[in-house]
Amino acid sequence: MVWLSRCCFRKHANFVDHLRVYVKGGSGGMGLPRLGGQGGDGGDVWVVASKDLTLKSIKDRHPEKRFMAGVGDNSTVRALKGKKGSDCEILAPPGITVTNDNGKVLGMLNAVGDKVRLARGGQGGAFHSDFLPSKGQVRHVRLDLKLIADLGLVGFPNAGKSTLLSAISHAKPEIGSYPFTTLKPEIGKVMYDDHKQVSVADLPGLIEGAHMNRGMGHKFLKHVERTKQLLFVVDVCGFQLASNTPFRSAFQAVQLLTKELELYNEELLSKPAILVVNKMDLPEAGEKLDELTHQLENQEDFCHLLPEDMVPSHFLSFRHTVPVSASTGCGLSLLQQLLRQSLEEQDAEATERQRHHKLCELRKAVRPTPNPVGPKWGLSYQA
Ligand SMILES: Nc1nc2c(ncn2[C@@H]2O[C@H](COP(=O)(O)OP(=O)(O)OP(=O)(O)O)[C@@H](O)[C@H]2O)c(=O)[nH]1
Ligand SMILES: [Mg+2]
Repeated sequence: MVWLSRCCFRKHANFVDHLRVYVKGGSGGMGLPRLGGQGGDGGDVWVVASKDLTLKSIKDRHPEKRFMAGVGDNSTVRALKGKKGSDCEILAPPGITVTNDNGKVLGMLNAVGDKVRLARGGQGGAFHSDFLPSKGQVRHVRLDLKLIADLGLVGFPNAGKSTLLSAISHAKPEIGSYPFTTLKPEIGKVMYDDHKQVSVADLPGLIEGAHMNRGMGHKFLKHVERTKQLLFVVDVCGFQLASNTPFRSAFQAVQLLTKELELYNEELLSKPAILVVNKMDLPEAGEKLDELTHQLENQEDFCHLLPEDMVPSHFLSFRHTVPVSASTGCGLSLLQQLLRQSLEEQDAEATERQRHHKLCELRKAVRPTPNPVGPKWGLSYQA
């Protein structure tokens, strides 16, 4: 057991999903009062989204986590306008949200090439500043990585999320018969015959109380914030974390997971969700599935099966409920098909919403303005 936890710690420590860094813009260069020369502005510090990078690689390369841009050149007789200081660029993976120490979001990196300024360089000395330069901005900022995937796996430990991901994609996450096998998020790509790809993020299992920081779920819940849809996975025969914790049926698992998401961030539940009922190869799975289906069709009637404070405010209605066995592969091709279909439907809905929105804007723009009724202010003023 000691070996296990040490081993877990080592692997966990390998994954970095946030970094607090010190950034300093370059100072401006001196102006030249005698000839009215203007000093160069200091360089800026930027974070730029690039391919194949991790926050860990930044941490390893810059253990001191300090980034400073170059100072602007002074104005000289030969170059009255001083050169701008060199910018400093921190290359980071896409999916980064930048916040300051007060939690204010300064920007996001959604795609390769996106950039956010972390610290502005000082202005070069010029006439208006008595030819004295200003210093660059200095602050600490936090780079928070939230995985960008089409679907995020949500489930209790041992539900078979990693087994499922390894069966439908090329990802090779660790699988184990003990809870908390997965310690860091991992993305797998589901490939289709026409080369279309759907990305699925495997996340560490949630436990009850995850929203209050119990287990590791909370730390990783942020990763589902950026996925387009949720992929719930439950063990058809239910789950028990330990001998001193209650047994939870598949229905209870669905509701408790819903409640954990709701308590963490209610907005997560506005995402389309698909339910995977796993381990259909187990004996009694058929009966359990029938029971679950009946309970999901009449969710309100089965609230009493949950602790009072864990009844979700709104019951989730899943776009699809798909029984599978990640171990034997049964049901997986249908699941793959439905994942794609569901994402395509969501895209189509978004396009339709956009089209409708544009149409409304256009209608507003071309609508003739009604003839003013009542006093004509301009005329009466003249009169
Ligand atoms: N019988 C059966 N066992 C399964 C199936 N899928 C997964 N398992 C087993 O369930 C156990 C847990 O599987 P994992 O894929 O590691 O579960 P997980 O949800 O990723 O667990 P965590 O990473 O701890 O959250 C392993 O022993 C798997 O072999 C299935 O379809 N049928
Ligand atoms: Mg796992």
